[in-house]
Amino acid sequence: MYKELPFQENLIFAGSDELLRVSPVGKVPAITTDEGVTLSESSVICDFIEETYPAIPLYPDSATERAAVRQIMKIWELYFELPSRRLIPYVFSGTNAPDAVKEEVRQVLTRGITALNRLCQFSPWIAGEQFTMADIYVHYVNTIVNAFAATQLDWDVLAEIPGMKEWNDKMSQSDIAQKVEADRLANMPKFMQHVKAQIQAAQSK
Ligand SMILES: N[C@@H](CCC(=O)N[C@@H](CS)C(=O)NCC(=O)O)C(=O)O
Repeated sequence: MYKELPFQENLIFAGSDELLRVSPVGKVPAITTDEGVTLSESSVICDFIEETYPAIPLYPDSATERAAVRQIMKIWELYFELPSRRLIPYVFSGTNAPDAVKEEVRQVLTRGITALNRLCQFSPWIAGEQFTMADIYVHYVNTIVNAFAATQLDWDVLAEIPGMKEWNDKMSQSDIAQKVEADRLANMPKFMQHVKAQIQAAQSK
């Protein structure tokens, strides 16, 4: 949307054969390119879109600065997104994660917080003066951190990074973020119905 590219969105839920046809691990997001090639993994898709449609760039020109942007994205993925996702089953099933799991997640997040306090610029964007893919990526991951880690651990994780909350609020106000959020909320009842059915199916096994 930021690059003003036309695309068709397909609503596909996890656990379906339809999704496995476009994503080898059966996860969203996944895309089918103009050439009919299927791709999954958010960061891979981000890079593909940038390389294929360089107009309205989302990475800096210099290789060093591009690497710095990717470093923020990678650390966010490994030290914020993945540990937060560990807690998803507990949030969706309305149970409390075991203490050992919570402790493991807390430790990984703590490393991420230390790293990001060193790397984030917020001047005004996360990697500096240029709005980059890291801004889009981190804003998306933050919804996962807030929805799962913050609730299960009773810990305002983003508050540990000065400037993060203000930047995140600013990101949420963009027209694109508002449209994405409106779509997400509109789909939520259907999504939760699907999640509940999956949990029930797993419990009856
Ligand atoms: N590393 C993947 C993570 C994708 C992911 O976990 N997607 C979730 C939804 S946000 C999913 O499809 N979950 C379904 C499942 O685990 O079966 C990426 O960056 O694209």
